[in-house]
Amino acid sequence: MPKVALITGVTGQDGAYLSEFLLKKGYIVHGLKRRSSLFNTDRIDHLYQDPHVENRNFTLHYGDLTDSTNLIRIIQEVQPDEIYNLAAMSHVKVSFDTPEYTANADGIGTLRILEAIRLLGLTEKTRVYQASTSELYGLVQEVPQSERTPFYPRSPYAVAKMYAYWITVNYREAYNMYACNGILFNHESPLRGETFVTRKITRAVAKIGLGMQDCLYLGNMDSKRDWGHAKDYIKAMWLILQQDKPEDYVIATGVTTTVRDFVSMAFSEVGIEIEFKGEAENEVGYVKACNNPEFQVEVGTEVVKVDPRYYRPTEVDLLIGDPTKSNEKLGWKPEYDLAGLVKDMMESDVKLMQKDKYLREGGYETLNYFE
Ligand code: NDP
Ligand code: GDR
Repeated sequence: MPKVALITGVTGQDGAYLSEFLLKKGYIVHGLKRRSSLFNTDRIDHLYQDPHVENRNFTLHYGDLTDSTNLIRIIQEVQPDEIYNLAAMSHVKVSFDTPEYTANADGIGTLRILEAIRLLGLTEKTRVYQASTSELYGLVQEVPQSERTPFYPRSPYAVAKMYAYWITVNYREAYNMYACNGILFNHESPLRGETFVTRKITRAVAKIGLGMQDCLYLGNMDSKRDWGHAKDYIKAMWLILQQDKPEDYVIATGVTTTVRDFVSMAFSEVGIEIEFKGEAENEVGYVKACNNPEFQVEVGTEVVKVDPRYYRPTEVDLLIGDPTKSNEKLGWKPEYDLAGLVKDMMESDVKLMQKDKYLREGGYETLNYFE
């Protein structure tokens, strides 16, 4: 019998890669998606199967982590062997604007899933993966951060995820459930949401190169992150649920880089060398050389500036993970390094922007419905 998985957050970056991965492994995959006024399934449209097709292996259900009855009904209907709880309001900065909603979806949402499994008598059947995060470490206590490093969350998002982390541990201990936390450090890809810093950078670099944007505005460029590729990280999620014993794991590369260096790498990937001058809010990045005949960016142009609106009330300055446990126990090792990740994202965004430019120049800009 094929295994059955339920993925919450199926329309997100990780949900899309994980769906692909599990379908290739022969799973029957169910996904929880939110109702929205516009289509929100871009990342998984290639997996869509017409509801009239018999024996579908990929099915979407409307739902929301803030609605217990809905979760209970779907879990009862699907009877999953594995639940990957990836749904969340996942933007750290936005969580300062929507703290109560974030607590509800990211914190209590996890409880709703665990409790549904218990109420439905599925504690022995259903294994649960909880999408925990390196944001739990927050204010630096020690580096590199491992499964034993104390938490000190620094945002409403991280505080909500801390509740989710501990309720997962508690249900494992109290009810003997196979429930685990993957403490994943930042992972990115061409499918990354456009407002996270890496994707904001790769999109802007492509646009600047093609003459579609003048300048990239960023917040704190001193911040350091341990960035990996989402394609590698979703494999770890699956491995975490295939062990003899349920445990929590750090998933990271062990290498950390500043936002500033990520910017330089992205520009350099398309043949543009940039240099930074000035400090704090007055720092600017300007073009030192342009070695790409397709990208006519003048030497000396200021292409990166700081805008304090992107600063956070409390920042996480430095994340660097220690993946020893996942390397040794899960046999997990990432295939992509940072250079490979930047290359993948830049190639994809250049193609995307070239298409956009072509459509614009051909007169196929967005239609104006309001004339
Ligand atoms: P995304 O923001 O790309 O995806 C989040 C998903 O959750 C989307 O499908 C979104 O739906 C859905 N969602 C949001 N709120 C609700 C809700 N109330 N009910 C149901 N679904 C909801 O995140 P990622 O794929 O990058 O991350 C996946 C998970 O891993 C998240 O929980 C995130 O917090 C966590 N994480 C991510 C890391 C990363 O670096 N990417 C690192 C560590 C943890 P919609 O498409 O409609 O918005
Ligand atoms: P993060 O990712 O907060 O680490 O959370 P994000 O890419 O948003 O920020 C990384 C760092 O870059 C700095 N930064 C900016 N960030 C954004 N978004 N926009 C900017 O203009 C900008 N300028 C500088 C930030 O201050 C920060 O230090 C991500 C999410 O995926 C979470 O859901 C996940 O849990 C963690 O990664 C691990």
